[in-house]
Amino acid sequence: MAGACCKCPVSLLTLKRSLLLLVAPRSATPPGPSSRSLTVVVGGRPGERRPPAAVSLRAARPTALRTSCSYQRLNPAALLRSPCQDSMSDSLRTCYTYLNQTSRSFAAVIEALDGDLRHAVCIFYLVLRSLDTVEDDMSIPLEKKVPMLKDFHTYLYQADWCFTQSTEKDRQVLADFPTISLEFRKLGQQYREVISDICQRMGSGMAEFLEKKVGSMKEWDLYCHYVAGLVGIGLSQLFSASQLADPEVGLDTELANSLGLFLQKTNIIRDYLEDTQQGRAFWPQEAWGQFADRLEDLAKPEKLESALSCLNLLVTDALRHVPDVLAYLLRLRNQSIFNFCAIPQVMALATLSACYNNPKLFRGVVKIRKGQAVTLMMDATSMEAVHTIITQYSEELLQKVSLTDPSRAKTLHILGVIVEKSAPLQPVLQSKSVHLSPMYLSAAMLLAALSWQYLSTTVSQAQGTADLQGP
Ligand code: D9A
Repeated sequence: MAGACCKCPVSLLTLKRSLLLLVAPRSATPPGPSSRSLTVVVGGRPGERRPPAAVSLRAARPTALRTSCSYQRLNPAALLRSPCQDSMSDSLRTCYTYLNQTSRSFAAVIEALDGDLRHAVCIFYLVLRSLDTVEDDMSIPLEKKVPMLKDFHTYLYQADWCFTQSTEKDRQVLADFPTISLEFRKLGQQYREVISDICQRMGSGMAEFLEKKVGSMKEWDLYCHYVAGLVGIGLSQLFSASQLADPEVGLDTELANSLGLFLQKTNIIRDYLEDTQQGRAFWPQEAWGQFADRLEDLAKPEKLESALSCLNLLVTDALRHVPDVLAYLLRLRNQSIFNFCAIPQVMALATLSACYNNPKLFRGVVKIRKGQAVTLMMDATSMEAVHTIITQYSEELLQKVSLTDPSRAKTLHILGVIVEKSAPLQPVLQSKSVHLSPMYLSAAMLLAALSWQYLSTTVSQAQGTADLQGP
C-alpha cells in the first residue's frame, strides 16, 4: 500500500475535521437526484471514553440499497443513538480511536457498516495500516524488513508481538499491535481467515517489490494488486462472509481487484512530486521512459509537455478500471456497504479529473475542493447518483483532452465506454416514458460526440498511415 494508506491529503484532513462539526445538508451539485437525507458526524462527549462516531442515518440497521425513488427520511431519533459502542471492550474502543486518528472521514463510513462487519473491517484496516507502516519505514534495514513482511500474518496470532522502533507517523499501531491482534482473535473464524490470508499474500508481494522498481505497465498492475487489489478482494470476501453481500461479490476477484487498482493508481499519479522528492518511484518506467531519461526530470519546467503526456497516459490507464467499478457497485444490495465502497471510488475519479493534464501536479499538490469532497460523500449513496457523478466527471475530463495529446484516441475511447456504461439502465419509468430525462439525453449526445471524435481520429490516423505508405 505504499503510500496510499499513509497518504492522507491535507485537504481531506481538514475536511475530516470540519465534518466532525458538520450537520451537512446534501448540496445541490453535482446534479443528481435530490434527497433529504443527512449524514451527521458527532464527536464523543467530554469525559466520555468513546471515540467520535459517525452516525449515518441511513445505516443504523441493515438496509437494502435505496433507489432514486425510495430515499430514506431523516429520523431525528437516530441522532441520539451511538451505533455500536455501548458494549465495547476497552481494547476495541482503542482500535476505533486508532482508526479515527488515521482517517476520520473514512472511519465514518467504516463505523456506519452494519452488524459485525463493522468491527471486522475496522480491524482489517488497522492490520493493513500496520503492514503498510512496516513497508514504508525506511529506517528498517532490508534484511530485517523482508522477513517481517513475510511473517506479518503470523503476528496476528502472537499475543505479545509489537514493534516499537518505527519512525513512521503511524508507528503507534505497531507499538500497540497487541491491542489490535487481541481484537483480531476475537473476530469470527470466517473473518480471521480472510484477513490472515490477505496479509500473507500482501506481505510477500511487498517483499518482492522492495528490491525492484515498477517497470512495465503489467508490473504496475501487479504492484497495485499486492498493495490495493488484495484489499478489495479481502473486503469483498468479508462482505460475503457477513452475508450482507451475495457470495458472488466475494468470488469475483477480478472486479474486486479493479476497485483497489483504481484507488491506488490515482494515489500514485497524484503523489508524483511527494514520492519523487522522497526518493520513491511508483510511476511505471514503461510510461515515463517514453518521455524522459529519469522520472524526476518530468518536474523540470522545460519538460512540461512530456510530463503532461506521461500523466495523461497514466490517467487513461487508470480509467480502464472504471467499468469494473460500476459492475461491482451494481452487485451491492446493502446500503452501508454501498456507501463504503462508492465514496472512495467517486473521490478517486474526482481526483483523477483534477490531475488530468494539470501542470500543477509537477509543482505541488493537486487537491479536490473541500466542498466538492463533501458533496461527493453525501451524494454517492445510490447507483443512479454514482452514474450521474461519473458522467459528470467524464464530461469534465472530455473537455480537457487536448488535440495534440498522444493518448487522445485512447482517452476518448475509454471515456466513451464509461459514459455508455453510466447511462441509466432503465432511464425512465414506464409511466414517464414519453419524457426522456435531460440527463439521459445529455449522456446520449455525449456518447454520439465521443464516437464521432474517436472515429474521426482513427480515420485520420489510418489516412496518415496510408499517406506515408504512398501510392
Ligand atoms: C481501503 Cl479496509 C483502503 N484504501 C483506501 C480507502 O478505500 C479502500 C485501505 C484499507 C481498506 C479499504 C476501500 C474502500 C472500500 C472498498 C474497497 C476499498 O474495496 C472493495 O479498497 C480497495 O484508499 C487504501 C488502498 C487504496 C491501498 C486499498 C479510501 C481511503 N481514503 C483516504 C483518502 C486518500 O486519498 O487516501 O482511505 C481517506 O479517506 O483518508
